Amino acid sequence: MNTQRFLRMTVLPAAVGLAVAACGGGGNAGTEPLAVTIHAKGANFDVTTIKAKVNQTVNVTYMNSGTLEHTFVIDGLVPEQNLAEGQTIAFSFRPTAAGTYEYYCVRHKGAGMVGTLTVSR
Ligand SMILES: [Cu+2]
Repeated sequence: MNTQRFLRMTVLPAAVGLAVAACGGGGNAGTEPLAVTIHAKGANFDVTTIKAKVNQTVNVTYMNSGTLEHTFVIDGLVPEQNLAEGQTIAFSFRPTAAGTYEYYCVRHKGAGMVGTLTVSR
């Protein structure tokens, strides 16, 4: 038997076992929720990069200290959240697939009010 093949056969079941253990109880027991605070400033987010894990709960606090109304959307993941001027809202989401997602403000996307959520395993 060639060594490389032998290694692959022995390592893979261990990795699968870990993944199953991590998913026990319906959540990802090994992953703490991620807290993110985003300020809407002018027509921009002050946070334009969020990194999360698959099945990690992301708790977002979204603050608007400016004079414009804003929204927050991630297509297929977060329905439109509306944020009036001076308001702070909180919402949560939990990505179930790895990948790169765009988050944006519907009103100011064209002005560059866009960020990137990267979800990894
Ligand atoms: Cu906006």
